[in-house]
Amino acid sequence: MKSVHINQMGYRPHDIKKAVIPEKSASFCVLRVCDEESVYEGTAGEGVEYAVGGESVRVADFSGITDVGEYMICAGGKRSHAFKIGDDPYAGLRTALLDFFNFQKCGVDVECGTWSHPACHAEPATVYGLPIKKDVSGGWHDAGDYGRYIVVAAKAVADLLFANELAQKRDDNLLDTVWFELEWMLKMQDEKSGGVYHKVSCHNFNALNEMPHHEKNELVLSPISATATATFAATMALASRSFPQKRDELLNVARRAWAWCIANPDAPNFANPEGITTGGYGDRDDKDERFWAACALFAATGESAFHEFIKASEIYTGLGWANVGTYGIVSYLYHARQFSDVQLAARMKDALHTLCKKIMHEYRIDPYGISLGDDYKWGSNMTVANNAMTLLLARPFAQLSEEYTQAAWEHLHYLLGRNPLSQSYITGFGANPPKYPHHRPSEAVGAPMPGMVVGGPNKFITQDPALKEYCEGNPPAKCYIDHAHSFAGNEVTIYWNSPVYFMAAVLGV
Ligand code: G3I
Ligand code: 9MR
Ligand code: ZN
Repeated sequence: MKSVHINQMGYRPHDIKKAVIPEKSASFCVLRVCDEESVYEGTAGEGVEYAVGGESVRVADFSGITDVGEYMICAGGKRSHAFKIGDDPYAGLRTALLDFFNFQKCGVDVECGTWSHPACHAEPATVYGLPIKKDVSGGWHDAGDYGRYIVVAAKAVADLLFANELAQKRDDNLLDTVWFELEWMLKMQDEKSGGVYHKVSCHNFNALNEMPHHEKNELVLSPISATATATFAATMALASRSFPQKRDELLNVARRAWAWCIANPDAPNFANPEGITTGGYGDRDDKDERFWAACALFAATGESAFHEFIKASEIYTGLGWANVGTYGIVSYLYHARQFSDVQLAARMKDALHTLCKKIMHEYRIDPYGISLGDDYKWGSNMTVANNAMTLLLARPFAQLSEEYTQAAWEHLHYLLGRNPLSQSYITGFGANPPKYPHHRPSEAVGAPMPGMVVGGPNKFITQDPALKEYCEGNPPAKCYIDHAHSFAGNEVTIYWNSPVYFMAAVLGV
């Protein structure tokens, strides 16, 4: 295994460039690959004891190398993977991150090279416990499994739409890509009550090597939940800005979902009903989802009823699937400006600032330039990307906006290999990407589909059989194994790709 770590895709000529090397070597050199000539010799920073990686390391800054070429870092007789310095070292990455959403399409023929397949899961689903069927075809498969779940769809859509609004250059196909998911979400709303079904899936997960069109078991709509209904309302209100020609329809369904939320203030938290064992996405608290919905609806309409709700609410934060408050804050601060309450806006900025302060504190003391501390849990790579996204969203209200941008870059370098395992966490990219993601089409074909962000290190190693077998005794940042059975570390999801796509779009990758 490598012990000299870099972003395996490389760096642009004028970027800050840092490698992480073992502590025992105080000096390092930069080798040019074509002739193995050393083009730079430098002294690394102070040694740092890095408990979460179970190692002592130094940071080696080689930003001075600006000539285009292919290089390796060497230190103490060890070499990094080869990487590029060039104007477009990340070519193809952003497109692949977005293409993933089209490859995850359900209910239609999917053209995707060796992973292509005919339409799947197109038959109507049974409403749980009732002799009723409903058409809910379409949308994206959530992950390595074929369930389709509303709360995470909302996160993925929001990340992509915010990315589109803030991108240095927009992707032409982004809105078409997102619309496919929105059309499915629209079908998940109950016409009568305005409530939204939590998810659609079979009763149980199918075999790991089964292609989508081979899963033929009965599809079931799990009950309506408050988190699904509120995040649906928020997403539709947000989308009404991106799809002006559909504005009335989207706002209308958002209002109906909101009315359901108001009529059901004490709706129980979602838990899988008896007989359903697929992903639960249960949540202890639906208050932050309601907060986001009110903020998004207020930003879209300017109506005082939504404003009053927000004023009476606590301010919530988070960009995860269970904590979504930051989406609300950003909706309010970016898009409700002409109606907004200055004091409330100031409180929201404070909440954002507190979050960023913590992220920046962890970032500054971490040799790998990320902000997890020791918070390596299921989907840790999402937390890495969400933290970068939080900083990028906070820039207009921050004094340190340039440092925030740099911190976001360092988070991207981590995901592309500058980490204790020298592991790129994106399939198909970098010298050492995941080859065995927990992703059914990849297992069925026997090759990893490219452009997928895997969950990443998870110190709770009893959560899957492969982590348990291979990562016993590892420090948190090294609790990762590139094994198809590792669903708690090596699965992929739409909502892990989406914040990384956000980073790529906003950083201009
Ligand atoms: O945050 C807590 C931490 O405080 C606690 O100490 C620790 C130990 O119990 O757990 C941490 O929470 C974990 C949580 O993820 C963090 O987000 C839970 O243990 C862990 O069970 C939970 O895992 C979720 C997993 O489903 C199981 O429910 C993942 O977040 C979630 O991404 C994942 O989602 C699955 C879907 O169900 C099905 N489709 C694939 C998808 C990805 O694996
Ligand atoms: O494939 C499933 C994955 O999408 C889930 O995240 C994970 C946890 O809920 O479960 C996976 O399915 C496994 C199941 O839980 C246990 N038997 C093996 C399944 C993988 O083939
Ligand atoms: Zn399908």
